[in-house]
Amino acid sequence: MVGITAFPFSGKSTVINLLLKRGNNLKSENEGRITVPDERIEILSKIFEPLKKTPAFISIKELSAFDMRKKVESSLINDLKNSDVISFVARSFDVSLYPYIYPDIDPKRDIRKFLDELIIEDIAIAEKRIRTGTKGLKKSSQEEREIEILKKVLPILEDGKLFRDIDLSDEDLACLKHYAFLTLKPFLLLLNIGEEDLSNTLQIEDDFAKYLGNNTQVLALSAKLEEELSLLEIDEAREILSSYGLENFGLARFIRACYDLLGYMTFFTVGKDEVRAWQIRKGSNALEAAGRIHSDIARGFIRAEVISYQDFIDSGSMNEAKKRGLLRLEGKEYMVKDGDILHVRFNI
Ligand SMILES: Nc1nc2c(ncn2[C@@H]2O[C@H](COP(=O)(O)OP(=O)(O)OP(=O)(O)O)[C@@H](O)[C@H]2O)c(=O)[nH]1
Ligand SMILES: [Mg+2]
Repeated sequence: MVGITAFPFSGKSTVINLLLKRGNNLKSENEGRITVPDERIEILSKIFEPLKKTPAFISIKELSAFDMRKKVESSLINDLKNSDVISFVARSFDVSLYPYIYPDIDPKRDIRKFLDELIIEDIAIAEKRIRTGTKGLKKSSQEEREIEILKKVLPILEDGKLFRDIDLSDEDLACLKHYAFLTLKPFLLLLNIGEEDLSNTLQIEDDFAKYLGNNTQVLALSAKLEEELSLLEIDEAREILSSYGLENFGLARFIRACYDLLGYMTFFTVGKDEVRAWQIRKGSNALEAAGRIHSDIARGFIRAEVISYQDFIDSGSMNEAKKRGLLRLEGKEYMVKDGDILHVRFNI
């Protein structure tokens, strides 16, 4: 889930409306699934004519505003802990008609203030763990290792450094994985810029990307303009967008940024009942892909029949693909590739 927050009056609700616009699956007013457009699933559906077509999706949730003027609600902190990606809408548009919580507009200041608050939360988690961990009781070597790492990290956090910018080995990071440290999570900045800045979108994104560094993505957009464009015919809207030198709407760029941050790729399952796109982390093997479909399928895994999307399309049918020897039988350790079509043979 991508959790989206912002300081008050930043245009967060306007951005959420854009992302959850028509056609997307709304769970509630401020939570929903964004369908990931993929022409491959359309083409596969034309071939298999399934009863059901299920594209991949990204879940997003509008969290409450992060209001620095009061104590930040613990429910908001919890929502952030439950997010796979933390997204922050920063106000960069300057319109005197809409007041802001600060007298001036300074998105870098706001991002820094927000991240500082997240660091404070992380410090609290680390301190608590060190405190309870050093009390009595015999500890497992795993616990000792965790506390050792946290003791090393704590003073660096206290210096104002983000967790993701601290140099830790992969083993150390794996050790801390279950803590949900906020500044270790992927971060997506949604910079809500004014129309006058739109033609500089790429330079602005570049500048903020340098500012943010590791494991982050930046998307600059004008929520207000895109809201207006959403009322127009698609061709006309595209034309206006391209007059600013932009090719894609915020929604498409948002999906790409999330895929990048989460390290996702897509594999497919096909058949008469359902053609479906599944997202999975890059570097996953066939067993993990099977588990993504159903835990029973992973448990009873025997073999996976695999063909790449392109090989299948070039062959025209599964039978022809078999004749050409393009349909392979793979074991659990097979590294799944983007676009693979999988059929898992299993036994339960
Ligand atoms: N000019 C301009 N105005 C915007 C833009 N985005 C939002 N607004 C306006 O700013 C005001 C606040 O927008 P919202 O989307 O309600 O902001 P919010 O962050 O959800 O605000 P709260 O829920 O009150 O914290 C509205 O009047 C919007 O029309 C923008 O990109 N440009
Ligand atoms: Mg709002």
